[in-house]
Amino acid sequence: PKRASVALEHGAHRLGRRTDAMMETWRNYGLGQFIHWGVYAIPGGQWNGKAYPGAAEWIRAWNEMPRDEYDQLYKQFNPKDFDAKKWARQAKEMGAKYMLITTKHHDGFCLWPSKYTDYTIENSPYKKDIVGDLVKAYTAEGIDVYLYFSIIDWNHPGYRSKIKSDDERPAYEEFKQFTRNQLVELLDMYPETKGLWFDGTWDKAWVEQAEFADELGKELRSMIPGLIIGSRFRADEKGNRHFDANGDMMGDYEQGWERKIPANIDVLNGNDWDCVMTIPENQWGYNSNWKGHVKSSNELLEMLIRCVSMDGNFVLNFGPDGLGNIRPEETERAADIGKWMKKNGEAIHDCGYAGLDEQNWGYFTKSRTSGKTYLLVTNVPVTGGLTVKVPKDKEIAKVYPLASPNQSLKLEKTGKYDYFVRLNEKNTDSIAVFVLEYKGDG
Ligand code: JFZ
Repeated sequence: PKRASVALEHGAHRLGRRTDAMMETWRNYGLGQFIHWGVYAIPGGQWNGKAYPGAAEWIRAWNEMPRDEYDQLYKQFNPKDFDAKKWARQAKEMGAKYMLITTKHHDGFCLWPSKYTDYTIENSPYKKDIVGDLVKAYTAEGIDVYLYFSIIDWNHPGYRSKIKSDDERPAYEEFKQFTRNQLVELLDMYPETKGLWFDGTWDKAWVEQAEFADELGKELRSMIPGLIIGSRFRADEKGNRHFDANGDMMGDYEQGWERKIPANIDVLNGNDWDCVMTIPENQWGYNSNWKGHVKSSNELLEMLIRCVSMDGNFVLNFGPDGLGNIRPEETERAADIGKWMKKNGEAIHDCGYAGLDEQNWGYFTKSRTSGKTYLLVTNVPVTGGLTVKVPKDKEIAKVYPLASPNQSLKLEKTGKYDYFVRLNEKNTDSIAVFVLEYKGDG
């Protein structure tokens, strides 16, 4: 492959995908759970009877929200209903294989008892270590835990988005050390951590820290072998984010797919990626009043399938309330997804791109372990059948419902590489999955 040739010390340190076992585990998750939880769950997007028009976890940035009042909210944070095991069981039932928890969002409030600031859970009435409980409960359910960490920290005196003059440098240096100390502390305290999901890294002040961030990344990676860090952590020394001056991705997977899904696999250039998705519009933290379009379980399932069909992971966000309850709308979707996953999860977990031309009835996935190809039908055609175009060296042996291997569908050839796979009956209330086997396989 041709490569631009900007000499960089802090650009990508690897070309192409990671091939180690930990990264293969990551690639095979398919479905993950994101949890945004912090003191912003108390106002829940509302203040003094007014609704904040932005994302609930950003409410501190609103003119209507007096900052000193927000900064006192932790004194009321007492989620007496919080039960880490209950959340972990629900995630497991949904079919999630990994979980991301906001250890610290932009407001700076720490869900773990950090010794580097007083603004932590330890000084709330709740006191107990929420990150620790979640790490334990999810790990016990066999769900891998990843720590979300915001570089933006509105609570730290040294933090700023821009360094306006040299006078500000000492304060920012202190903030950098604080950031490093907290990250080292997190990996020390929770060695089960599989990776870090960074956020709030777009500020000019942070973008200018290419060398510091690169060194810090190396230090963190040395603490946990196989640690996974996405492309939203550090910039190169020319200020490029995600992709360095040569166009090479920095980090282990592309982390820019935020509430959006690539149009096709080609735009990904072979990189690993995850899509993080909210159920309502742009709301990550708890908002007591969801407005606008709220995605249905089937919409979310289709998104999950689309991501996996293009070799990505789909991470669904939950925003628990101030008492520690997962809201009914989220519980309902988790249950619906779980019900479908229980029957069809074989077409999601350990699966990725199938190498077939997309068809308008739905999506293909392919198991990286068994090599089986799956047809996931999201739009049942009025024609009564599914069109399939196979690669030139392939011939279909049979296609059958995932649940009924003995009920092969009728195959009709319509071209040298084209088939019409006749469906027996219409299935419109859930996404049907079929298995395709090629001649000469298995
Ligand atoms: C960030 C946060 O500001 C937000 O509160 C939430 O935590 C989300 C997961 O991450 O928001 C972003 C960050 C990046 C993009 C969009 C929203 N982006 O790259 O398009």
